[in-house]
Amino acid sequence: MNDVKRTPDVDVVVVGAGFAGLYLLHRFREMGLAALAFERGGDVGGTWYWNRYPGARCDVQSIDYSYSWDTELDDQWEWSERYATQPEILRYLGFVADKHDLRRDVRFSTGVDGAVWNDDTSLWEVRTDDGATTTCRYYVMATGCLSVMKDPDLAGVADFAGDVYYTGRWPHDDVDFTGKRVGVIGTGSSAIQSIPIIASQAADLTVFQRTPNFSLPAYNGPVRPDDAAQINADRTGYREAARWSSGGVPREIPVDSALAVSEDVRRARYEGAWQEGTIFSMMGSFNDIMVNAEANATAAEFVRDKIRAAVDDPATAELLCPTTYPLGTKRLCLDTNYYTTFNEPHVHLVDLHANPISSITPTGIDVVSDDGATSYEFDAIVMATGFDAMTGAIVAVDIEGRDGAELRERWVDGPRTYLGLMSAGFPNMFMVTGPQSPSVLSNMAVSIEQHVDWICDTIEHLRASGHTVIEPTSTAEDGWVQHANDFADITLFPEANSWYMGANVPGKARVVLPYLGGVDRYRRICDEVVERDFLGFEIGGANGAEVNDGVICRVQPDVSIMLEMMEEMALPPLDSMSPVDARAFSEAMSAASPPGPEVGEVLDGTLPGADGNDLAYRLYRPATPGPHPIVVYFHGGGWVIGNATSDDPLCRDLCDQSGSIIISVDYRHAPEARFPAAPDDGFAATTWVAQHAEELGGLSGGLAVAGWSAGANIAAVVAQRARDEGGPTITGQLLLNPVTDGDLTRASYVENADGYILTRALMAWFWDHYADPDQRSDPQASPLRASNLADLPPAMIVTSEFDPLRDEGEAYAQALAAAGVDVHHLRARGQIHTSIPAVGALLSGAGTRSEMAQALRGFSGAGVPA
Ligand code: N01
Repeated sequence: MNDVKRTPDVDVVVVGAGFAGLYLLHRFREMGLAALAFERGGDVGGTWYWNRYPGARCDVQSIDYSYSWDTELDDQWEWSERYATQPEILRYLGFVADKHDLRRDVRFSTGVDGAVWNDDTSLWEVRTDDGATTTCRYYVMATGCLSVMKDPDLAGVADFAGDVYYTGRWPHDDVDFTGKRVGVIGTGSSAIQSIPIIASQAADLTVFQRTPNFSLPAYNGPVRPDDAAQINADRTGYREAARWSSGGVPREIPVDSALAVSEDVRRARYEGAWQEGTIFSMMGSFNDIMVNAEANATAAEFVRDKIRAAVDDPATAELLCPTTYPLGTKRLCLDTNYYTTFNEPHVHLVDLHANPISSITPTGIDVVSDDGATSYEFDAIVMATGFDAMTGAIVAVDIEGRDGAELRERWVDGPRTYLGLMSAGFPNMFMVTGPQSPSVLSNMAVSIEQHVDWICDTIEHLRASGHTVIEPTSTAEDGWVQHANDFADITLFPEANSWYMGANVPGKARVVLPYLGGVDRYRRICDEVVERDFLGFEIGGANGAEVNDGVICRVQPDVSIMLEMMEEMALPPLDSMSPVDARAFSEAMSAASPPGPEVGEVLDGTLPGADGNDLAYRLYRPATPGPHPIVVYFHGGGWVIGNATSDDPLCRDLCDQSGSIIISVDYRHAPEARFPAAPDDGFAATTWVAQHAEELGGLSGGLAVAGWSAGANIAAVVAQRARDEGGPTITGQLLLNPVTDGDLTRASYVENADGYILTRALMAWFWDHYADPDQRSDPQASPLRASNLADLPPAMIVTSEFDPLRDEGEAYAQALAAAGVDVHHLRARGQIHTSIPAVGALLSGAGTRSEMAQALRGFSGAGVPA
């Protein structure tokens, strides 16, 4: 091993000399590092070097889609249009390369074929297509998100006698379609930009459309004076605002739902978004366009109406209207005269769903039609068929990490990254705007700069601390992949067969590729990782390595967002109030929550409590024909707060999903009525409901009990008393985050003492109002303390990860199971005490709520719905 060369040829190899590669070279040079970029193209520019098709432009305004790291550029370069053309952007990048003399660090027309990590030397060995190998300490893939073309996967392309053009590899010489018959395959951004221009030249143009796209008018022209004024008033402030915006462009974020305003207000907002001419405007017109299908549908229909208004022939207009996926879940396009081009007599649209392409022939394109086949003859065919996005350029290189691990293999079920920046098992390898970072869902210029800065600052940190190797842990990576998927799951993005999902490439894993949490949140997370001593990384060198293992985002994304909003509101803690004020405050908060789903019927009534008092109840009846199984439900609120209607959305949801009558019964509250008033009322109410089951429209012969928090405590006690006191027959118990024990010292109380709404202090406040210390070990206060837990009805127990009550719920589930009770324990990952009941507000709890409803079906013997 002595002859192993431990000094690298260069400090850093960069792959690619586009927006990212150029800034990397600049930063590394400033840091005094020797960096070398390999670029397959003949010059700088990356995507702007290759995509020279007619009409190619950026779709983020050029004043935003430009570098901020060289502040002089704002004075030295003036954009001629809002959305600069490809040649102008390429000139800009060339200008920057010249200004900073960056080309001398680029080896052009050289592709990287392979990169192998050598564990002995802690260096990467990078193999290029000229046969050379270059060693480096750090290896950075600045390969862009849309740089490897997707195979159009069409038979016969090689047989076509005319010219075939690919938008992503357009010739450098001018292509003139004048007088030609042209076919364009595809209707994504590239096609939508090029079709109007090709149509203006061609004698005849046929567009082959598989899936129509939503496109908004770009209203291109000179930079709008307002936009210029905004940036020029405070350039530094503007750029900083972009860095901390959700999409990388400063803009106001709406706080209202599309469904909370009148039709007129909604249409006016959409019209404003339409006139704005940006890709962010329509998706950001309300706060729920990308998360609520109903809200999204209103925006989608607005755009479809615009298409219908623009296109003369109604049949063509309908074909151009997307209907199979929510707006924005396939990349929105910005166009100039796209839809009206179809009003030209020499422009035709072929619907590939009705008439799929059978083959490319020597003379044109054959499609399957009612009478067998239709042949279209062309002089030229344009393939605007897209890219193997986000991962294509990374897995195109044979990357071999630690212990011979192949990146391509590791990613076969979808990319695995930490922060979209690195991958476990591939030390010192960085990706700029890699999968699971905001990348393509943001202004790329901003996201590229953030990544380059993070990578360079990290390398600087390694050098300053005498380290040479950094690698994410697999725990951190698993956590990040989970977090990215959790974010995707609360949006509509998974509903489209888009390149965001990898769905455009046959055989590619179907996962959401970009990170959906936004640029601002993402930047905060990356900064936090560094502040927490590079959480989730192993950092080392010749003198060994230190691991700072952990997961950066563990709370469900929508729950995190809610907690952040509540922190901003600086609400007073409940335990600082009197019980009366706490009740009023909780009621006001509940009133502002979204309602639950519609149910067949809602009835309010009263029933007798334990000492003859009247207890209010609210009955939720399913819309299906009865009689229905009955569930007696006890609300949460620490025995102090709440009433029969305070868990209304959850009761509606359980009723709707389980097909059961839910009867939410009130009970007397502390401190006015202390222990054991609440369980006494709970038992009395359950007995009364069982006796009146048929009158209430329910099935007789048994009912289930359910509850949340203190209500689940009452439900558990009722189940025990029913066993001990000869009925009523309880068929099952659904306990959501139950209080089962008065002991406040378990680990979950320590871990989640603060910050997750139900604090340790608040729980202590509840107990103090509810029961004397010597009463708390009574099984009717702490059902976990019961001497006998056998022969209780089947239970579903839900515990939430970030809940002080988690461990006592866990203990009850274990104790019941040990006593032979049929227990289904669901540990709700990333949830807090209050998040699962938040129907309509927090989507991440939806799966748990469905399982709860399924458990209720199981208790009644109704089984799982078909
Ligand atoms: O590619 P696409 P693109 N037979 O994948 C169709 C960025 N960009 O190059 O949807 C028939 O969007 C395919 O049909 P379907 C931007 O982010 C930016 O246009 O899979 N059709 C689709 O219609 C953009 O989103 C700008 O059913 C086939 C089309 O080809 C991304 O690049 C400009 C087919 C491909 O559309 C990609 O855009 C241009 C087949 N075998 C691009 N295979 C800016 O403005 C595919 N299709 C900055």
